[in-house]
Amino acid sequence: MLIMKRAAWLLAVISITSLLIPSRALAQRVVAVVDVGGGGCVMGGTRDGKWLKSEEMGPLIRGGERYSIYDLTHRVGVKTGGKTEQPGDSCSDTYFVKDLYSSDEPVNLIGIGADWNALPRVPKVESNSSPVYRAVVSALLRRHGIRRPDVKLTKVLRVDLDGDGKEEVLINATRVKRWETGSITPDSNAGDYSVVLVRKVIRGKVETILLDEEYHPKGGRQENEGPPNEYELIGAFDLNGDGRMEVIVQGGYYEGDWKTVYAINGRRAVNLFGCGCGA
Ligand SMILES: [Ca+2]
Ligand SMILES: [Ca+2]
Repeated sequence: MLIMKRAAWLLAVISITSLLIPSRALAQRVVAVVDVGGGGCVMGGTRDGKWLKSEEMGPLIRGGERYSIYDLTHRVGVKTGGKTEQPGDSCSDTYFVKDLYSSDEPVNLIGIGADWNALPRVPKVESNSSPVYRAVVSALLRRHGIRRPDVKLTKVLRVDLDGDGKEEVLINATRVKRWETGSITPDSNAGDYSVVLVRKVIRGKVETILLDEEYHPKGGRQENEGPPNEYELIGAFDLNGDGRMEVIVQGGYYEGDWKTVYAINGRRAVNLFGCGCGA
């Protein structure tokens, strides 16, 4: 009888405990990363800290999630996102969160469905005329066949991405052919290029890590290679709350654009996820 009572008591304890401790499914923390400026495009995110690609993240968004909204250097606000929609056609695999984007806001806003500080170290915007960084890009362009490079730095950021106390330098340089509207044409001029790279000290030596790169030493319509792309460094944010900052780059060509998230692991840039669509 005593054993029976103890068993009943134990069962009661187990059932109460199971009520108090959420099941694994409930305990999972799903955090979306959204390109707010890109119309609310779901780039990807994390589940229990593990990276999820856009197509894995999209179906997990229910609507009503709270997003911290960031620009390059600030958390600019908090917004509640709606459900997702898939517009179809050229964007059939792409999810968009409703109610996050409004056309009167600046374009480069990133939404993170979490409240950790995604800017643990705030990037410093450096001068685009620094001779040191111009020399870095000039040498890179020469190595890719552009003999007399017309170096145009478009953004230089200094930030300690990995939190080891040493700052990395993120460099964006672009020269492309544009329409009068400013958008890129389907062909290129000789010597055009677009690059995003990270300069990082590894074991006392400065290394160059390329995130996106494109060189057109000859120019013309690149029938074999497709139309030229341009790349824009958007910023660096801690997208999974581990204290290390990932880097976001926007790519574009004459019929569309997309954003890509990179983790810098040692000497490598790892493409984690992204989203976008074009014709
Ligand atoms: Ca560092
Ligand atoms: Ca991180």
